[in-house]
Amino acid sequence: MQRKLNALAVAIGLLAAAASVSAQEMVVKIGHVGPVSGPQAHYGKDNENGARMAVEELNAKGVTIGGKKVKLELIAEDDAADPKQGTAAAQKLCDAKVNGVVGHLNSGTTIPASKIYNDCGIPQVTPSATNPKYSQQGFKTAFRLLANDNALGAGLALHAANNLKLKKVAIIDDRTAYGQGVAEVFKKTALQRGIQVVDEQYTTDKATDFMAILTSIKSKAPDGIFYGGMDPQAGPMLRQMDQLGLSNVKFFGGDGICTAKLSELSAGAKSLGNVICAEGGSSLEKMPGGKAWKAKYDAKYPGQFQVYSPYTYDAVHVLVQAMIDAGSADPKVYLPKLAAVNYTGVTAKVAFEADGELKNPAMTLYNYKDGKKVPLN
Ligand code: ABU
Repeated sequence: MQRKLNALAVAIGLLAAAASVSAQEMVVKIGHVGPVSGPQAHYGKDNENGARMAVEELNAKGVTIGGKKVKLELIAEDDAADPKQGTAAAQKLCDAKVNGVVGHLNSGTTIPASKIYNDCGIPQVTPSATNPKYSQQGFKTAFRLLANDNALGAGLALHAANNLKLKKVAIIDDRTAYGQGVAEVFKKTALQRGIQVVDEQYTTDKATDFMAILTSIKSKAPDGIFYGGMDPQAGPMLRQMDQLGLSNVKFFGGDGICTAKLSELSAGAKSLGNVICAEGGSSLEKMPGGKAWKAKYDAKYPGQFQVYSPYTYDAVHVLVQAMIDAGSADPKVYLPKLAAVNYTGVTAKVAFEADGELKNPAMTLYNYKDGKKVPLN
């Protein structure tokens, strides 16, 4: 009996010791925001998966900041790609006193949210929002992990002019911060390169019927169409181009259409073979850790990869690296280390310009061969 009581006392002692170790663990909260509901949920889930994977791996490996063992917690919010829900999510993360934010996914949510994070003093790293205005507001808390739309829009227009020798293009955008912005850059560069813009049409990020605007465009006989927007619109647009006999017209778009899902959403449209899209980073094959990382991601989240999850993964690592460098997870203390970070991630060597843009970002053009997205460079 005495032996049993002694063993019980030892077990209780061990449990108490373990509890006291975990009581000393510091919790560091990383916010993530993207659309995990609505038509863009596949992008948001992919982004959230990348951030969660980084948090889980870091916790499994063990992180120490300023001599204290840290447990990372991901606080994931849904903004449904809606600017109002984006600012509400940002305020919620400020109120929860998160230590850093990965997000948001869309430029239309990221830009208004960035003011809230700046007012709260919370560092924000966007893995996917590409409108240049994000970094032009003078917010010291705003960082971006990929090339912006000045590079994407111009790169596509230069490809259309120099390599494809196109003469006439039509432009459509979805009137979001991203769609409108990238379309404006494409137009400006195309005109500078002698391409005629024969029609400009507008839609929304909720629309699925483009027959009227495509019919107008068809009457102007362009040899290329640029679409500023996301894949829930680009997919049906490609199907409707087929229906209108536009399946020999080149179709350009930025990273917003450059997804694995575009193939599924275009449902066998011949026009998918005419798509040329641009992403603000290297292809997975050329990223420092891209191929091995993608194999790990696919094993954990089969069939969910879209575009930006390697960037959300890196965004978590970059925030944590800055905290380690500063010996503190206090945003005021680690923010200067984030601005000066030098970190080799899965996607690239990460270091920031003074305005929060990534130094020396890559850009890759893609097309689709037999329904699969393939890099052109
Ligand atoms: N970069 C395209 C998708 C996200 C955005 O900028 O709205």
